[in-house]
Amino acid sequence: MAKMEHTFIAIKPDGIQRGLVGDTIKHFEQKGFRLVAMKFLRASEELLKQHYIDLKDRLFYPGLVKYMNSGPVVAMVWEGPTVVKTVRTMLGESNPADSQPGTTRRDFCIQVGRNIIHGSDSVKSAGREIGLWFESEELVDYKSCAFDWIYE
Ligand code: DAT
Ligand code: MG
Repeated sequence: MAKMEHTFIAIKPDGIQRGLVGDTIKHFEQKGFRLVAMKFLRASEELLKQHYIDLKDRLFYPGLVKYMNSGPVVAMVWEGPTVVKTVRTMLGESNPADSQPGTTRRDFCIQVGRNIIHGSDSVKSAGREIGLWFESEELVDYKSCAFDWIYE
């Protein structure tokens, strides 16, 4: 059995406003990943600045924080083997125009600054981001009844 990983995924304010919550979550459910934690909130500027701290010197950083704070987001933790890398592949490139057909960002959005969804880019950043957005007791430990049909 492959080692399980966790990744942090957030549906951004444009994804909420455009009614894409169900479709994006469905993609991960159908893949077979396990939902570990989820909440609906309007994230504070402080949290968003920390979340995107690696980009603090980029010109688009203030606009990025403002956009992410402009409405509610759905913050989630998903689990699976190599879930971090697989989710990045499922989401597509940062810029929807560079993404392959079948990826979320290619199929559901147009511009890099309105790309509807976030996914951690490494196991290390997933750990950091999950720690920012969730308390450890908010991560729910349960066995999916589909587990033995997804894994051999
Ligand atoms: P990703 O979200 O694919 O990990 P990133 O971490 O490089 O991409 O950047 C975070 C977000 O910032 C990205 O989802 C959209 C926004 N962004 C990135 N590059 C941008 C740019 N050149 N102009 C505007 N927004 C940008
Ligand atoms: Mg990133």
